[in-house]
Amino acid sequence: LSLALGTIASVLPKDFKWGTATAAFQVEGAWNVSGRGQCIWDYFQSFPGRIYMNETAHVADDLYHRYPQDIQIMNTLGIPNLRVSISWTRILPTGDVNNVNQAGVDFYNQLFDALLAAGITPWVTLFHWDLPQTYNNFTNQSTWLNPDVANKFNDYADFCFNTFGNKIKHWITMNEIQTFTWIGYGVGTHAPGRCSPSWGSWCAEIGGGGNSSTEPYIAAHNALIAHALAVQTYRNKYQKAQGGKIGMTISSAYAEPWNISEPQDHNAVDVAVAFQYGWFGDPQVFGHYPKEMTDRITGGRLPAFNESMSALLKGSYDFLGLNYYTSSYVHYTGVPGDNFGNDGRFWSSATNATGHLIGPYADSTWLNVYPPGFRKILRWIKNRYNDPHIYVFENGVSCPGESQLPPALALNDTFRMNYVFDHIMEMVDAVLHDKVKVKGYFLWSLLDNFEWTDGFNVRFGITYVDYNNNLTRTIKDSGYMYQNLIQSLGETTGSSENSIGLSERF
Ligand code: PNW
Repeated sequence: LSLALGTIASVLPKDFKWGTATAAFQVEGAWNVSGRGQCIWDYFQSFPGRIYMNETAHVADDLYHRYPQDIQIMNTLGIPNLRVSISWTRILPTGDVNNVNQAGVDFYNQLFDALLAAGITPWVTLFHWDLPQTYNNFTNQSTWLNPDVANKFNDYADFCFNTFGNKIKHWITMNEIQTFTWIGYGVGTHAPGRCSPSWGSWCAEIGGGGNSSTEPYIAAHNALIAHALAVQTYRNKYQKAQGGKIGMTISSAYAEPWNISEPQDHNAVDVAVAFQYGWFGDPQVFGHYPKEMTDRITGGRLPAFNESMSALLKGSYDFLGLNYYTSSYVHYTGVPGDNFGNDGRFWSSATNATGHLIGPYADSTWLNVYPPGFRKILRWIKNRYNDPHIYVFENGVSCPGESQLPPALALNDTFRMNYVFDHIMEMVDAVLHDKVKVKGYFLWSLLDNFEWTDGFNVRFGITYVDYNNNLTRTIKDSGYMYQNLIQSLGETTGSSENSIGLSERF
């Protein structure tokens, strides 16, 4: 194996970026410390029944106070890049740039300085779902349904480029628009908690109502416009002087036909991926939504970009981002697309027509392990978008039953080790055989953290956080495996000693 890794190392680009990823709301805590304003997740999580055991992210991993220790973990493992997000309301408590919280700005300056001093490059996501609560007025013109929020986001992005751009050279405007719009405005189980009455009674109580068949598309449309405006701002005012790069990251499952001998099910695969990656990839590359979507989303429910916005979106990326976790089987139904969930005229399932499971379940209900889907989605992106530079900004897994284990046993996370290793090998195949230009890989996540509706009950970390014992951090076996992989495959070419270390583990 060590020999194989040595060969593989020469396949990846010399400047390949290895990292881990985090998000502000999930790790920082310090929710009401030093002038931080409230975001829609602070509000959402205060409703009983919305989060597992009614847990909150008030403290989370307390990274706000403990980041020096977490940087130490990165250093111990030799991980050279960290993806973090900025909490909009920590620096702009009401969202508005005329109301700056200097303590929040100071925090991020200290965090970035400490990372850089440790030789770790910070990559920054501007929006990882924690929208200012001031933009939530519980109407159909609220939050991302309001086109003006795109302008507010652009102002916030401008402020961040101006304030941190001398230190930050990689910007990610948005994390997974599909996830926060589909679940936040369709299913209603993420903030701001909007959905049709038939989807959940809580949506009237929390979000003020909703319409699951229209609002995800409207919210996503405005978020795409926000992205385009922010990229324009960066390019016009900062990029030349600061020399950084900007893009977005998109979550997408891959798909396989439910019935292998049914041509319509093969076609449904392409439609399913176009409805996920294509929803946000096509506007950035081509300036409009995928034909697969415009053909199927009937009744004027999918907004269209006007000419100037289309022109602004087209080419609004220096790289394309991918968050890949899982895949499913898809089956063509032919049901006309006028109900939420039927727009693609397919349904998806973890099992196929013969009852075969696509891959083992993780600890998250939506996550089945399917490494081949990783190579296939990378190839799909390369082919559809004319061979762009791609960064994998998230890939990772929750281990079945992990939260029920005593800490000492949870550290032996073989399930995660296999997941990470298998996925990295699929990525290497995509680079070696399919010539996909993958430029970096960020493992989700550095730490166990607040896993949204699952609270602390689902763990994605390569570092264990003991929520019953002062948030003590302990590196899991997967962390040491990742250390060995990076040393063998990574920027610092692995010594034979490191490679032997890895082969001993397998
Ligand atoms: C991501 N899917 O969300 C988020 O970016 C993270 O904040 C989160 O902690 C992580 O995944 C683990 O859940 C996703 O259905 C949610 O394919 C759903 C999917 C993918 C990513």
